[in-house]
Amino acid sequence: MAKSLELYYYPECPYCQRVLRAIDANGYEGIVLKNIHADAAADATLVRVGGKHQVPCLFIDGVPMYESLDIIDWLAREFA
Ligand SMILES: N[C@@H](CCC(=O)N[C@@H](CS)C(=O)NCC(=O)O)C(=O)O
Repeated sequence: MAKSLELYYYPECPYCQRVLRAIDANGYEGIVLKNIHADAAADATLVRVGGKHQVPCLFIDGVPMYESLDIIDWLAREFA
């Protein structure tokens, strides 16, 4: 079964933009985008589950992964 992928981000964040560009450039599909500046529940979930208020954060089957370069590397392997 496909993994659940949710990217917590906000548009003004350059690290988020780096991940979003990688998603766009490589045509990765099925990633739900959660703009924490537009979604208070997502903002709260990020801190409650992830443990810190930092974006980008990719939730992989509910498990948070921080760090833009780690996320980009993980996506490249997952979608290879
Ligand atoms: N090394 C991290 C840096 C991430 C980072 O600094 N994100 C900023 C936004 S650009 C952040 O989450 N700041 C805390 C906040 O906005 O509350 C990465 O590459 O993902």
